[in-house]
Amino acid sequence: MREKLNIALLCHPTVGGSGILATELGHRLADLGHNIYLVSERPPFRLDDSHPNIHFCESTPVEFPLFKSPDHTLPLATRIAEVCRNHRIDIMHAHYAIPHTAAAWIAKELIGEASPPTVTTLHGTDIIYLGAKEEYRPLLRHVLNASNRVTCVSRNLKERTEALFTLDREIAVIPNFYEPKSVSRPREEVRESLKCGDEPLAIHASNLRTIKRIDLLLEGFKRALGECDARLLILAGAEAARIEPEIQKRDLQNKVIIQIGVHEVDEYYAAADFTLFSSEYESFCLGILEGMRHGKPSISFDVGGIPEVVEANETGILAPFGDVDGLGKALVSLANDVELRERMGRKAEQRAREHFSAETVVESYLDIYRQELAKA
Ligand code: GMT
Repeated sequence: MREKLNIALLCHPTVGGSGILATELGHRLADLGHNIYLVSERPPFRLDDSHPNIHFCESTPVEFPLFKSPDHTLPLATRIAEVCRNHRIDIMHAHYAIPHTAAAWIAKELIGEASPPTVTTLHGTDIIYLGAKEEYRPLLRHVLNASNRVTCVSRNLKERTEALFTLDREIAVIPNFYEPKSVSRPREEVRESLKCGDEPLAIHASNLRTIKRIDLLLEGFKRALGECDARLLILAGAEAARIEPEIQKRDLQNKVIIQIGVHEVDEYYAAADFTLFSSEYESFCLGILEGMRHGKPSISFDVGGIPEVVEANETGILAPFGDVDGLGKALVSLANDVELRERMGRKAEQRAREHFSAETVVESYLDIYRQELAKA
């Protein structure tokens, strides 16, 4: 077995936790000397392709008058097979099962016996939402069983996956990691640019999809404002137009700051005071972890894998799902008590370092790669 591996990473380029995680994993593996071939429609938004060991391999969806929309999966499968052959790929690692595990499975058929093993990491909505659909379930069961290894980012997602599929193999739980980047602008400068003065600043970063329940987030925030001063900063993945009516409906225009397409999130986490999430499901919630690494406690609903990330009342506050009053009260308590949020923030940072560090997580993935290669 070669010491330095050639690894094909397959992920979505769009703003979302699975793409961020795959990209960060690629950076870390590249730093360790492995060669990363990242196959996607376009470079994922946080990819540093100036790294000598990172090679971006574009897969181009095909448009054709007979197709109602461009075909992404089959050209992706063809491209994966080509990358595997041309670069002597040792391992394929699919992040987010649809379409990546299916495309890797087709690529395997194309390559034949010389095909490298496949590892699939499930991230959440690929199982909870898409996997539950009858349009995908039989195919997903098949390709997951054909994947040499399957990992999940939390115990909760593993349980949800096992409840939906009978898999032939054990699913490993490998949590997400996050390593903060050094920030180029000091906290005061960022806050000045946001014009938020000394007010406590809550931060929410996501793609604002329906599952994020921004309606509940804004409602909880609105209820808190009667008892505290605070601002809410929303780092919106691509577009925020969808949530603007919700902001206006609650007359929160002067209290909510929206920043779109931010790639360097760290300076915003560093400038904020706590994170705020209101999703109806999160397999993990990478945004909470990003905040924790910057010493920020979190407020969220007690759903999915979030209680595996947050230690309740120690590193963050959890409210039952839908309890907007609870969300608001948590906000008031952190906004009005600097000492409390600093104490929780220190514990959050320590927990993130101890349980969700790049070092441990990357080593867990490498272990899996090596185990599969030893079998070959
Ligand atoms: O929910 C998102 O923002 C996107 C989604 C994805 O797959 O890109 O995120 C999922 O994967 C992240 C990384 O593992 C997790 O931190 C998120 O909790 C998970 N989202 C859901 O489960 C809804």
